[in-house]
Amino acid sequence: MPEQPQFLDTVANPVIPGFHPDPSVCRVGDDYYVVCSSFEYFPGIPVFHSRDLVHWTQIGNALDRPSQLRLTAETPSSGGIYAPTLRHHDGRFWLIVTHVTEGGGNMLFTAGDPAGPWSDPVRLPGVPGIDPDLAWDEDGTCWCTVAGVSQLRLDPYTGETFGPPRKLWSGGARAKAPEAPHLYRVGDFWYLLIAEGGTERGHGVSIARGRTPNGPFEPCPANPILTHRGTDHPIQNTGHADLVQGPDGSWWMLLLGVRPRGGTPGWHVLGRETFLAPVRWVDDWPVVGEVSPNPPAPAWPLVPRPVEAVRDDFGLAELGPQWISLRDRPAEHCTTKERAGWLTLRARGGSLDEPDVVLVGRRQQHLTCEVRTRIDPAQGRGGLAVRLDEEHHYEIEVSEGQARVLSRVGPLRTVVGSRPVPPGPVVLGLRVCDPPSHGPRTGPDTVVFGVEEPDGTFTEICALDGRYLSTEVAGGFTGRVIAMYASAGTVHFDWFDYQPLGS
Ligand code: 6LW
Repeated sequence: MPEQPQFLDTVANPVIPGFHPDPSVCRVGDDYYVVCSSFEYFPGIPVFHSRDLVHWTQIGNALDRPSQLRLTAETPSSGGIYAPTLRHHDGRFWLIVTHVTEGGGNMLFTAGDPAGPWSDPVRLPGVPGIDPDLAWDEDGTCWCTVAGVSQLRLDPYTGETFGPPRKLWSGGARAKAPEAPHLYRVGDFWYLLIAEGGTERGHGVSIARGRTPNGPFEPCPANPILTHRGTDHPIQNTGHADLVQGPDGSWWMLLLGVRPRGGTPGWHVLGRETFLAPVRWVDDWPVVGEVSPNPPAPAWPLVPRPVEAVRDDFGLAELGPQWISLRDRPAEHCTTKERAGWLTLRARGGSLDEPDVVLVGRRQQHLTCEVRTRIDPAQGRGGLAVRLDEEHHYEIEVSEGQARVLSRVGPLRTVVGSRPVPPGPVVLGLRVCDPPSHGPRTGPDTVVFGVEEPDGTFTEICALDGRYLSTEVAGGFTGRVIAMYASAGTVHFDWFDYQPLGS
């Protein structure tokens, strides 16, 4: 068992909270950039910027137009966009990613500025599988390494591949799912970093090294160099990592992890989040979780991230990059231009059970939070939802003078409470709180729904156990998204307010 990276416990982690898995990082000068997977959501591939690896600001989404990304009703939840790799080479940013659904495959994009615009895709029909990595050797040859783990040569400008993929390494003797490869030149060696054990509780990170980018590779004797499997660490499923060197020579790992809560078996509801850990090199192998004494690691990673409340008054023509929709976002179904200062959503299918429901949401990023929105249902029907996928969501919706709370868990759809509301705009609210008790069968949290009275007081309609909106119940690769939606006609939202509660 490797040493426990206590660093992950620090107040700074997770550095990118909420459903932001499979981080890939690169640095140019003093600037770091991270990209993450986005699955069935559009726009796809959030792009973050930081100067210190702790405080990250989303600067865009790499795939923000249909010519780059088409997600249809055929793309299931947790299908779509998996595990990008971000690199900087030859003065440009390169992004390689898999669209796992039929007709997708591996694709490569480039940009001068990671905030965008990113190019249209170069399709890579010769690159099989998932989790593609890009690395260039000294003579400029580009190597693409994929889960499995195998490798082929690639012309990144044309997408042409040369020869069949060659098997490089399959990780530890009995570990499943050798995936998420990243290849780096550090000193005299080429390092092949992978995840193994699957993205659940058995997840871990292993590494091998060789004298060329094509191997042969010698596994690190200390593998897995990072795992929390079988521990009682509050951060679990740690794996799918990428390495980056700071301008001061220090080394860091970005990785995914989850925060299960409640009794047994523990439920995580925010999806897989991005964590940061320091790396020290000993005998030409990376050791994760220790702050390097030489050069000394700066003190900044221990500074907590500010807890920021977010309110959007929908006063801008374009939505900010944190807002995501399901599969696509055509202007005729979602606009801030129709009614000044309001977000207008025009329903297309029906309820949140449908793959084409019109919604605009943001990731739940805090274990406890309060969300309110002022909705004018006009002649339509819509509301505020906590969504994990089509079969796992809770929502409060309003139409014809009634606010109703609905629950969909697996095949069961229930109206769990209702209350009359006056005509015109109404403030709908939800609160994600700690569970009321602690015991072996306690859930991770409680989701409370209600409406705000004209005097500002909150009237609760019902409180629901949050476990049913967790990955351990629903399955898949995503996390909770809190969304405004339209299920019939046209509805308008005046503002949306997301307030973290200190848990
Ligand atoms: C991704 C794989 C993984 O392709 O989960 O945790 C998959 N690792 O590398 C989807 O995010």
